[in-house]
Amino acid sequence: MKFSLCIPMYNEISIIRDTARTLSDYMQKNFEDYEIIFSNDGSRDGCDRAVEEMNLPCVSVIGYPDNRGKGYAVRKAMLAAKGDIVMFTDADLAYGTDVIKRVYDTFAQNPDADMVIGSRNLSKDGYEGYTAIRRIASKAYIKVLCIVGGFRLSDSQCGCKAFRADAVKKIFPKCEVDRFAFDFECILWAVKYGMKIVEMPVKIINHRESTIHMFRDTLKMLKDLMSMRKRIKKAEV
Ligand SMILES: Nc1nc2c(ncn2[C@@H]2O[C@H](COP(=O)(O)OP(=O)(O)OP(=O)(O)O)[C@@H](O)[C@H]2O)c(=O)[nH]1
Ligand SMILES: [Mg+2]
Repeated sequence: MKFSLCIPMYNEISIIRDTARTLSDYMQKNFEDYEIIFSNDGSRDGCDRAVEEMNLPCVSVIGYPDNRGKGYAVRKAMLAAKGDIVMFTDADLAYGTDVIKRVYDTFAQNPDADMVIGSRNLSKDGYEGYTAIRRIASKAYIKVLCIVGGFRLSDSQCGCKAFRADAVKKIFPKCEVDRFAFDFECILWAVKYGMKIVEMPVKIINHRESTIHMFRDTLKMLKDLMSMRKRIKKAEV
């Protein structure tokens, strides 16, 4: 069973060597057959070259010249991956490395699962280290997404998600959202295909300053979410 790990990166030079080394060591120790794909989202700081120059086994770097958004970078990597299980997580390893093995184990325990997704709402300490306002904002946003999307999940927005190869092949060629809400889009497709999604508790262990502006353009965001739902509802499967 091959495991593919996809890491989107945008101007991550300050951390990317540590991340690549940590992941390479972790994967060698825990998996017999794996690959790590760094997907460079038009970075200007040379973080792609930095990873390439390390020449780590089973590590590759893909990418393109312009910044297109995390959703686009993740999609590129998911479609290039050759694993039986394909996972993406953030370059700052916000959820730690343990989640990787836990994802694998969760698939093993749930043979009928198509997707395993991290959730910060399944354990008491999932939001540890968040300021109160960010915690409330994040939870409110997830509620809105569930209502608009018509699904019941405790956290659709976690940056740690994994798919079986078949699910990747069905979902990602259909995805069109490059920036915010690409998580939401891939869940809508999974629901449309009747896939089984299993949630797994995670907690952010590595906080860094947020680049997200939650309440900017809220109305536009809602409009976008609704039209996404409409598009996917109408689409043929
Ligand atoms: N911000 C940002 N990140 C990108 C982009 N493309 C790829 N990424 C990667 O996406 C991952 C998540 O980035 P973060 O900036 O931590 O965004 P986040 O985790 O959604 O939000 P925070 O709550 O601010 O941490 C990292 O691996 C980034 O390198 C992009 O265009 N912008
Ligand atoms: Mg982050």
